[in-house]
Amino acid sequence: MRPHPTVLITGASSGIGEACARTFAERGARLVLAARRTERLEALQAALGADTVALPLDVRDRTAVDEAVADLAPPFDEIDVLVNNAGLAAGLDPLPEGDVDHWDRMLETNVRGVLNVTRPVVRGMVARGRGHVITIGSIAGREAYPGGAVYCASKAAVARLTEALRIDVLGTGVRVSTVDPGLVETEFSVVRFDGDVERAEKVYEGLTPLAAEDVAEAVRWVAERPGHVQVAEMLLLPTDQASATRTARR
Ligand code: NDP
Ligand code: 8X3
Repeated sequence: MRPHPTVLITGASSGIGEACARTFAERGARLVLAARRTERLEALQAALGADTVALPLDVRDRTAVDEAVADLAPPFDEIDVLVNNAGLAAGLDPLPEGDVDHWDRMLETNVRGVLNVTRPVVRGMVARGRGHVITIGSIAGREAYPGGAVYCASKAAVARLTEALRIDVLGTGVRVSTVDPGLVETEFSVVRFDGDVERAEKVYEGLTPLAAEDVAEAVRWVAERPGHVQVAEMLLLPTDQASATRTARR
């Protein structure tokens, strides 16, 4: 990573993305903060200082993403690190009872959204002969769990897209990584359960989950390896979690 890299983070308005923004800002990075909730981005931009731009963006809107990336002004236009973090789960129903709107939201955000952002950004990276795409996958992309069919499938798609992108940019100097966390206490479960905070808290009850900052530290570490080192994938679990469905709760 260059001394003052330009880092574009999607989903920077909350959780892991916001923690990544704070972590990269501490290392002197220039930041492009993307998400839908503009007021949150602007508050974060104000807290982090001058070398930051807020980019109100819905990653599902391909045209808007293409325009937003094309309109970035120097020095924010030469992205060194893309953190593809925007994503969500919606619902936890068995597949036969699944809500098709939930399915669409997850697939459009977690799969199409990653593609929409990666394409224009990685083209610039290839042209410059440097850059790093770091996508937040999940343990859910490696193992299925009850009620997780579409979320798990979306993260499995992220794993394969990442692997294929690494092949497609081989020899260009661009690095491609995934960081795949287990349970991280953010707004993730509140979003999954449509704002039901009580149900969301139960997901982490009796165990110590990862904090968003733990994942951000891992992302930073992946980005800071020397240029010839490519962390292809990293699975990051709480000590109280052994697999998607095995946790130690007290
Ligand atoms: P949060 O709900 O706290 O943050 C999700 C972020 O994604 C928000 O900033 C949200 O911003 C953004 N986002 C959602 N949809 C869109 C969209 N259409 N366009 C742009 N931004 C969007 O959850 P996390 O921080 O936990 O989640 C971040 C990533 O980590 C996700 O990809 C998730 O799947 C993954 N992950 C989470 C784990 C966990 O246990 N928490 C574990 C493993 C992976 P806004 O609403 O303002 O648009
Ligand atoms: C988020 C982790 O297990 O809640 O990707 O799906 S899990």
